[in-house]
Amino acid sequence: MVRDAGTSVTGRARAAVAWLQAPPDTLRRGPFRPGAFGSALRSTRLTSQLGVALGIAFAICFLTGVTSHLIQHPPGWFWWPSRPVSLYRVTQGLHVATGLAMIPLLGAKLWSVYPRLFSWPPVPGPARAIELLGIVALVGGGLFQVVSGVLNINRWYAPMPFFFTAAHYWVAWLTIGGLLAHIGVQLPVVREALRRTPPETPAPAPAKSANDGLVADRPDAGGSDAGGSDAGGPDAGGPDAGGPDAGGPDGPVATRRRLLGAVGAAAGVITVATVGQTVAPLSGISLLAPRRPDTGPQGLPVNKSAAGARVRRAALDPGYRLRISGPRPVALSLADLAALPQHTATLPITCVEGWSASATWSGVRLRDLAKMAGVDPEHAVAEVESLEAAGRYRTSSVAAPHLRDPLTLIALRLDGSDLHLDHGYPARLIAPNRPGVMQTKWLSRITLRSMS
Ligand code: HEM
Ligand SMILES: Nc1nc2c(c(=O)[nH]1)N[C@H]1C(S)=C(S)[C@@H](COP(=O)(O)O)O[C@H]1N2
Ligand SMILES: [Mo]
Repeated sequence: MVRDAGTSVTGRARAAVAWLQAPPDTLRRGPFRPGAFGSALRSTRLTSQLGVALGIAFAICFLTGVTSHLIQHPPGWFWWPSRPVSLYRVTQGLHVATGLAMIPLLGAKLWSVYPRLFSWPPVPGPARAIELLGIVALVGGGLFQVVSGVLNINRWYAPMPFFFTAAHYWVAWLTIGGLLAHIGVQLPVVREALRRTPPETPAPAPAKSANDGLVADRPDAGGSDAGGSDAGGPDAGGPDAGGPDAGGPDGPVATRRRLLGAVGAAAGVITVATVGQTVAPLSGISLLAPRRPDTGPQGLPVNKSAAGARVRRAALDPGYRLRISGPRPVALSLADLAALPQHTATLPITCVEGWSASATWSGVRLRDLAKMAGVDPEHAVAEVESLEAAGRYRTSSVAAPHLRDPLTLIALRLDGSDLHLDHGYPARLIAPNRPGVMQTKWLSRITLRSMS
């Protein structure tokens, strides 16, 4: 039998759509019930406002995070200065503070749109399918970044059977890709929702429900996920201008503002309760901060102790020598180092985890050691090595701007006394504007390389 294939396909497609548009009544329960999501607070305007705030927070996290990555793994084109001494303290402090403040924002944003998951048909077409893929990357990635970040700063590694930094780095790209695609699709909707309309525009009648589960025929904003009640929502008649019923103390505008206020307040409380890990005057009220910048030997936190790094014996060995490799190699005892010209610098330790603390360090300038080894400190780089036999942070590179900076020290003393064993005794690197992981402790060798 020969059939008209064209007709048959069209017919089948029409049948499929009809089925999609008319889900069986038995399914229309729970979140699929019409009117299941009754909160009149959900609106495109609310979602847009939260979305803009969240977009800014993601952008700050992404840019500061990528900066941190580039400093630690610099490609040829990348250049990071040694001044201002606290620039990295600001960028990484901002990274972690913004990431934490974003938790209530993310929660509110997801709350404002999740009824969309129950709309019908779930995937109306290929364009929406692609958009949904982007949203999966954005939501999944965003949640992963926040959760893994919080676990990391609290040093709770057990739930992360992967290397945090690598996962957090690559998921950041995935998340930002999803975010850009999402912004591309939703920007017109957001602009429309945030546009101020003239006060005289009357508000349309409030929609009866923010989201009718399984609504198939809602003439909504082109498959957007930007909000339950789209342009016809309760407060669509003009942001704050409002119609007759928008301005009252319980009107939609007032309640939306209260919700935004609560989200902002939650973000504020989280910030105040954690930022003291890097803003010293607030350390006393930083109940949620994983670190206090003033607790630890010599008033400074320790991430890896000498015992943990298994360097106690080598560090306390009277035969200790710091080996300087270069055209004129030298090996210096602690007494030799102490006999060289000593300099003092007040510089922060800025852990990648977001805590930081300032301290006053004294010791030998790295540039003086470079000269001693026969290298021009204006055009040289160095590799420093720890007594630590293994461990991710046993070596670090010193780029040219830091090597030539007179503030970069091989420190022997901290706040007027010998370095505590846990802070890197007998000698550690301390350089301006660098992540803590690159401030190598318990130095054993410095290899100098001329760049010309
Ligand atoms: C609560 C939220 C967050 C916290 C607590 C957090 C924490 C951290 C920490 C501790 C690091 C340092 C990792 C290291 O060098 O060992 C880091 C790096 C980074 N973060 Fe986050 N983060 C958060 C959210 C985000 C978000 C939302 C993004 C981007 C969308 C992001 C992107 C990055 C990137 C790209 C790096 C650099 C990774 C590397 O050095 O390879 N983070 N973050
Ligand atoms: N050899 C070695 N140096 C190291 C580390 C390490 O694990 N091994 N940890 C680094 C990290 S993560 C930080 S934040 C600083 C902390 O220095 P502090 O313990 O003196 O505060 O040391 C850095 N130097
Ligand atoms: Mo660190």
